Amino acid sequence: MKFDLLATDPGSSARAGLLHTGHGVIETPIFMPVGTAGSVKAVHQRELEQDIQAQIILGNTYHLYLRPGLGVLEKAGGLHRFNGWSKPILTDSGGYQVYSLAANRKITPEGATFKSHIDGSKHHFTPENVMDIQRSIGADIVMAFDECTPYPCDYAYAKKSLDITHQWLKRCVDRMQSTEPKYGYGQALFPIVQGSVYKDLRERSAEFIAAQNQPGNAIGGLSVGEPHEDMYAMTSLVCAILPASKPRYLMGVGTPENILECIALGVDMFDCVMPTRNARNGMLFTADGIINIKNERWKDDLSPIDATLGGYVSSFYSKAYLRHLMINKEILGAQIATIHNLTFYLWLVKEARKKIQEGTFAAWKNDMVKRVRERR
Ligand code: PRF
Repeated sequence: MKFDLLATDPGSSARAGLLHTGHGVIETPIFMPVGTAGSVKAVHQRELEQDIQAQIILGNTYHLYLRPGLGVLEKAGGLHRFNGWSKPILTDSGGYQVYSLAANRKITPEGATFKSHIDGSKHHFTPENVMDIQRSIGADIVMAFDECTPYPCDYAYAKKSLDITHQWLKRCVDRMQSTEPKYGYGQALFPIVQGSVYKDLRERSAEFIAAQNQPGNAIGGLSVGEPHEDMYAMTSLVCAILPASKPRYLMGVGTPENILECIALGVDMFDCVMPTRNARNGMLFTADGIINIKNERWKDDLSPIDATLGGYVSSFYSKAYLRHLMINKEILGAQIATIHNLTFYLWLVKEARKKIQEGTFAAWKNDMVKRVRERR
């Protein structure tokens, strides 16, 4: 996997780049829609590609392993063939889902034992089998198996957990090196920095992760309830240590404001369930702020959802019609709201990229942050 750094903003640490994968090139900074079980909820693949212009989507090892299971995925020839998405896919390792979803989970230096949220059956994840599962899924980008520490988290626990995450990482690297891709294209491992909100742990982790010399690096354990200042401080600290020549992925972040601020700190890749999950409850992100489309206020507002973006769905449908659909719990409401929110997120990172290439990102970002966080 090759990463071309094309431009760095003079007024911040923002970067524009190209990430080459076996399923095409990704323009960074990029937002990756979340498709936990191999589907971005309420959006089909042609809409993802043509309307939203997504360049890469996420899947989850934990969910895909439990259902449909590796037998089906291998028989299909990998997740791309199974779900019909021919652009890049990144899979999260399950290191997050095991802790947030699975019941009776138990972490030992060997791995994690957990009970399925589907049927209560017992399973065991290790760095080795999590790499093997991601080989079977056929993700272009494979995430290391880590422990995402909760917030708050005392120093002693964060330190002990970090040591385990680092030991696990060495085993992930070894396993990836001693196994081959199953479907004829390369798979890149991204290690994950942890360390909670402790400066010395984060520094140590970023140095350890950088030393593994993998094709890209990720920052985990943030956006788990800590104050925004801590998230920004940790991201800034870690970005300064991770190599500039490789993409940096901030996991599970965030609001449009968070994304703009973290692009300014040097992050290249983001994912978050917010645009998809919140769409289904009527929360819309627009270039002029955040709105609850179910609000009475939009009852007879026949203006487009957001004409700024230039996307079909956001320009074609009115706020009043979308409100009507959401109030009536029509399935189409969830579809339109989701496509709109994802179109907005992809528009936002594309605009950011243009500004970085023009060298005007910093000033634009400060204005844009004020606009997108407005609640109307
Ligand atoms: N680790 C993994 N996945 C994640 C996270 C993490 O720390 C986060 C934290 N926001 C989201 N998704 N493996």
